[in-house]
Order: sequence, then C-alpha cells, then structure tokens
Amino acid sequence: MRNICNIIRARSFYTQLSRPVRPELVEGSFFLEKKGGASIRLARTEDRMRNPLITALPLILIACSADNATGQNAADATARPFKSSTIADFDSPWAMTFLPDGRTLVTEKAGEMILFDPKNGTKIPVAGIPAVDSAGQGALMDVVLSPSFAQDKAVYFSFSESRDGVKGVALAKGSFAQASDGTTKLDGVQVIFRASPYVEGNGHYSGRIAFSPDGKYLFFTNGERQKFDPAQDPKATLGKVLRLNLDGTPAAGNPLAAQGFHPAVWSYGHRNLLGIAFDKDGRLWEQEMGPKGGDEVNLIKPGLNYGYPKVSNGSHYDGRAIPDHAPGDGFEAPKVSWNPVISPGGLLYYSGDLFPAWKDSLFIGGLSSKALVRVKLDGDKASKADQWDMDARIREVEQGPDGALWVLEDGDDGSQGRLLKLTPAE
Ligand SMILES: [Ca+2]
Ligand SMILES: [Ca+2]
Repeated sequence: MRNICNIIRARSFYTQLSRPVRPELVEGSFFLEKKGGASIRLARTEDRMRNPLITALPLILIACSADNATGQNAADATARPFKSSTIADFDSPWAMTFLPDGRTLVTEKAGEMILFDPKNGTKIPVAGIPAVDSAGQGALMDVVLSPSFAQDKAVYFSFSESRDGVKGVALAKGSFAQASDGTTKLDGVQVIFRASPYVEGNGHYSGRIAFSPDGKYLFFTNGERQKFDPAQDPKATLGKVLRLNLDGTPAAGNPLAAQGFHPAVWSYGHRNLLGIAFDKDGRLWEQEMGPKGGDEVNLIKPGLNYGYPKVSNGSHYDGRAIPDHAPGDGFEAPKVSWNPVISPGGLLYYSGDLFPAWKDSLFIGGLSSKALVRVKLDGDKASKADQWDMDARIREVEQGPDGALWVLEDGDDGSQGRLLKLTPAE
C-alpha cells in the first residue's frame, strides 16, 4: 500500500481527482488499472482512453490520506526560483505564441483561437479557423507565426480533423487581419499539409510546428496515432518528424526520399511528438511521450531512426516488453529519458535574459507529472536539471518578449486552464 500511496502522491493524484474527470481530456494522465485479479498498476490514459477508473480507487485514496498531509507539505516546501502570476483563464488551452507587439495568440482544444492582450486582459476570438475534431486528444493544436510575420502576417496552425470517417492532423496557414473595430480573423486559411494516412481513433496526433533558424523550412510532427507500426512505415508520415517548404510541400533533399520514404520525412521511429524546438546553434530538439517509462528528449538528425516501436527505454502499457535502446542497435537513442514518466506536453528552448542561469535549457510542460521540467543542454548533450511541481497539468511553455516564462495549464476554464507568467523570485 505504501508504494501505491507514494506513486499516487508523486503524481499529485489528489488534485487530479478533486475535480471532475473528463475522459476526453486525460491524455498523459494516470489511472489505476486492474490486471488479472488483485494486482494494480498505473497506466497512462493516453493509451487506454476508455478504461474507467477502477472501483478500488476511493479505498486506496482513503488509505493514503492519513499520511498525505506531510507529503504535501514536503512538496510545498521545495523552493521555486520563480514566482507565478495568474494572467488569464482559458478553456483547455493547447498552445500560444507572441505577436511582435506583445499580444498573444492562444489555441483552445475545442477549436477556438483567441487573440489575448496580457496588458489589459482583452480576449478577441479569431475567425477563420476550420472545423476541428476535438474528440479524445484531438484539438486545435499548435500556433506559430511565420518567420517573416512582420511582412506577410502569416500564421501557421495545426488541428485534428475528421474526413470520410477517418482522422488525422492537418497543417494550415492564414493571414492575420484585424479590423479597426477590433474584429480579428485569419484570412485565406488553407490546409497546406495533411498527415497520411488518416486512421480511426483519437490519439497521438502530435502536430507541433517549428521553423528552421534560416526561416526556409517548416518542421512538423506527426504522431503514430496509437497504431505503433506506422512509425517504421516508410510511406506513412505517422511517427515522423517532417521537413516541409513554407507552402507545405515536402522540402527537396529530404534524407530518405531516395530510399522510397514519403518525401516529407526527416526522421522516423517516433511515438507522440508533442514538442520540437531549435537551439541557438541550429540543433533540432524534440520531446515525445513514450510508452510506460519511456518519455524522451531526442536530438533530431536527418534520416535517423529513433526506434519506436522496435526499441524504447520503456515498455508497452499492456505489459509487453520493448528492448531498450542499446549501442550499436541501429536506432538513435534519446539524450534523456524518464522513468517514471513526465508526460511531456510542450517544449521551449530558452534564450532569454530574465533567467540567466537557464540560458541554453529546454523547458518541458509535464502533463501527468504536473510539473515544469528543465533540461540543460551542452552542445550535443542534454541532462535532467529541474522538475518543479506546478500542481496542474502543464501543456505549453513559451518565452515572453522580456524573457519571462509563460505556461499554459491543460484544464478547463475555471479549473486549471490558466495562463501563468513566471518571473524570478525576489
Ligand atoms: Ca508556442
Ligand atoms: Ca526512441
């Protein structure tokens, strides 16, 4: 029982259960699963979205509650080197980006894009967003400005959609326009790329966007849709990092096209890639939600196979083992992996001045871990640095114009769907 209590406490499970559980929102959250009679183990609902919480859970929570108070106090006592200010409240926000004038675009899971001004709290809905299929892990997902936004006003965004009874992640582009009365829209929205194939199910879309430092290419992540093998299928874009031109066509010279891969593929063997970012030297970093005990930060290099589902430092949630990454196995190993997992939701490369000690770090939003995670970079190397308890699922981390960290919680409006600004502690 003590072990179960400790695991539950480590996951801040009390907070998770103190508010209504929305099964469609529980990607990367934990639940207790009963396997073969009495044995109980933790699994991530991203892999078993429709499994109900087992009936034994309330009893376990009662049993754990006796020594909970000390555990919570110990967690609270951990000094955080930042103070957190609540800036706004959203309904299951997914991603955000800053406009040059300090305003932000924020996406919400159900399909809203919002122009939000942190200076005065104004929220203006952005029109022109296509219909989003937000079932399960589906959402209006990432939003990133064009590298030449000042000239072209282009906004790139990703979303899940349903077509002909199957689903997939799409990449779209539109032109930001605000009328004198404040009305805001994306003009001329076009879908410029669709994952292939579209399949059944509501999981592991991924859909993160990053531009190369030279502004010439768009990198786009496609998850393996909880179908495992597509990550190794040369013809599928699922389980891949893709390199596209700014119009969404596959970039010329991609490393595997000559070997018969889909021409957009840059790297493969990935699972659920929920963060991608370039560092100051132009290295491309990626984080992905791995199987049980196998969350990863990878340094992405062209043409390499990152192993999933053939190898992983984790195991399948149904208990099947997966061989670990090992030297000489032909698969590129992660630079960092987590067991227990953190359920990474978003990735930021920090280059700001407000937290000088954190320059050249990756920041990861933790979903099941309810944490803000820092990974220190050193050239091609990466190492775990900090993991701060945030008491809420963290979906997105962004850097503000002054170098403050901005994070989006993953929950509902009025229930941990907040936008927080983190600044140095006094
Ligand atoms: Ca962002
Ligand atoms: Ca891997």
